[in-house]
Amino acid sequence: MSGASQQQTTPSSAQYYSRSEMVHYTVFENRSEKMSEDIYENPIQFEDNQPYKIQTIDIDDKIYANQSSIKPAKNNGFTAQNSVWKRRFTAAVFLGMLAVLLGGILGLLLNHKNQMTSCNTLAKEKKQLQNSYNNLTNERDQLQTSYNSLTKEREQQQTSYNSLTTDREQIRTRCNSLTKERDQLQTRYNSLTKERDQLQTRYNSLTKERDQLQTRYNTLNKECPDGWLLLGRRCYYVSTEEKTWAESRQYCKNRGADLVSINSPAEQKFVNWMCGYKEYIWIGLTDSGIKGNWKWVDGTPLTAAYWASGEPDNEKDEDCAYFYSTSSDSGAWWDYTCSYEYRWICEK
Ligand SMILES: [Ca+2]
Ligand SMILES: [Ca+2]
Repeated sequence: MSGASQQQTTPSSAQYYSRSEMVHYTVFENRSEKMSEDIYENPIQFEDNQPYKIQTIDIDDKIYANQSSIKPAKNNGFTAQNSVWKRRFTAAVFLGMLAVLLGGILGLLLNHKNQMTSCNTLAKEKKQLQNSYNNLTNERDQLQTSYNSLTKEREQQQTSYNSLTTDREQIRTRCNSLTKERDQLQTRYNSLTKERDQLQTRYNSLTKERDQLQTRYNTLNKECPDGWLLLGRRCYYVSTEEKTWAESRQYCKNRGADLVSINSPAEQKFVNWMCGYKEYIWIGLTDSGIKGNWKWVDGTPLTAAYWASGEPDNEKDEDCAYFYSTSSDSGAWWDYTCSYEYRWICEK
């Protein structure tokens, strides 16, 4: 377009239009431009004589109208001939100029066509670009919508994550508290278990002690049968009749007892007291199993012996022992024939 403007502003240039065979041009007032003076010798007269106004002129009429005014000179042949050549030259120049103008017009038309084609191409490209722009705009809007949706979803996810994080922290705190409570309960359980074991041991000890006290109580409150005497935890019976050693023992066994065994000095003194001064009684000592191996019949060990001097001597196959009270507080043992009859003392 700028090229066309330049063409229009050239000196004495005219703006031409090719709508028909007619050529329209605009003549500017600047007559100082270098143009053929011959052309301007027959200037195109504008009806209103106003410059810078577009006039529509029939070129052909003007040209050929002027042609009729060209007349041969009447002065002389040379001058006339010179005038003819001058006019021909002027016409040729004019035709050349016209050809140049037509070429320019054709160039302008071609340029215009090219520009129109380019313009159409640009319009098409513009339309395509507009479509692409619209598509991109739509796509951008969709992406913006998706972005907004994703942003909202992300915020919701973030909120959910924060909530879950808070719940997790609370659960962790609760777990730690429960773990601490469990450890405390475990410690308390261990302490209680230890205390229980100590109490169980104490209970067992108290139970044993209670049983011992109960036995002691029963012993202390033991009541011996009538005619029997109590010494410590034992009951004693001293007979008034006399029997053999075996009969005497059987008497005791029939009453849940056996012939007395003397196991301590106190019992020796007690038996002496029960026997009576200068009296004899059978005691539960015999070596009927192995000669010389004296044993108590109730199974208690022979720890203290109060044999009379020289006894046991087994003088007459003597397997049984009797007690003889030598004084009010002392006595001694003798071995003697078991078939002899003495009083006896039972113990249970
Ligand atoms: Ca005894
Ligand atoms: Ca003897």
